[in-house]
Amino acid sequence: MRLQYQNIARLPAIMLAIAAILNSNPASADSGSGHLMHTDRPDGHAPIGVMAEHIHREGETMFSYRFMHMAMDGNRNGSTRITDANVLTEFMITPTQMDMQMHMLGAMHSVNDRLTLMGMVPVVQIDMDHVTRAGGSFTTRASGVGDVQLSGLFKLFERPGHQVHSGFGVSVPTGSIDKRDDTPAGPDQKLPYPMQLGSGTYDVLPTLTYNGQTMHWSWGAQASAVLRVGHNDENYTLGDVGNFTFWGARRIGERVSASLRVGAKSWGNIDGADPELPAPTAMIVPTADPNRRGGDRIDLAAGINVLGTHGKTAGHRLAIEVGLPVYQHLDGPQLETDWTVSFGWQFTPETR
Ligand SMILES: [Cu+2]
Repeated sequence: MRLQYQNIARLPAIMLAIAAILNSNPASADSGSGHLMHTDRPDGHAPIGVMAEHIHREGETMFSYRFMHMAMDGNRNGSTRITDANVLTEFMITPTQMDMQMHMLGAMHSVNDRLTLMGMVPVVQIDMDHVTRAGGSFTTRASGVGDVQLSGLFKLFERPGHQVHSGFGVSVPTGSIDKRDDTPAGPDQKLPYPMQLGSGTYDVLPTLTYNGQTMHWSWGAQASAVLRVGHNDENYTLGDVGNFTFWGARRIGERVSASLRVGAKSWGNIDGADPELPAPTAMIVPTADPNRRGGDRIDLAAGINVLGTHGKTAGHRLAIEVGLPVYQHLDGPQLETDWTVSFGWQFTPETR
């Protein structure tokens, strides 16, 4: 059963329709009656694995650093785990595991109570281990700057304890899609798709987020998508991505909150193909096949936020979230995700 990423990719249209409805109701635009959502509490921001999930008050600036690690180990075809030996009956080479580490620097600034601007710069390192049918093994590595993201987040609705905002972002193709490394095929070979650092295309990033809170609890939901525009310089387009996530958090005292989150993600196969990874290459290693990249995954994630406050609007927040997949369906053979961890530090200086 595939979740059909095409359906999830339709979310942005639905989100824009909801946004239009909310925005067409002038009574929903809160102005002048103060700030209704409390961000000066540990769960005033969502679990750290969620992006673009909060906005800021007029004049506020926030800087953030995130570290993310995703560990993939073993292959899957559909929802069935398969051994390396299984993969090697069909391919000369199989990936056995991959680790992706990402450092992400971010800044947010609110122009006014309705519009917050956001920019993020990722630095990525990817390591992939392989075994060959002949019994050899090798590792490839790629690292560098990924795709820079620029977004505007727009408040649509605010009532005591409830807030909705939409986001419109662009992913700029600053990440390399020409990463190379030594492989058994020779020195300095073009690395397959999952080892590249960027999409190579300008991608549109729509989001729609709802946040709710009471005295001790908070919760939220977010739909988001990555929609690729055109072909990149290597003549292919990564699949679109649809995400839906919802979470709940409970305050444990003034400074700590604990959260649980469910995240569902669906992503498509690659359209076109890198001319340096032609069909014969795709029959050697599954990572070079544009039709073995799509998949669906549902993660369960647990997180903790810790607030170090100095004043009402300024402060530090530390957060960690660990995610485990509970469902995966991959157009395989494809490496499966074993666990993810996100760590974040957010700093809001005193507003003048
Ligand atoms: Cu922020």
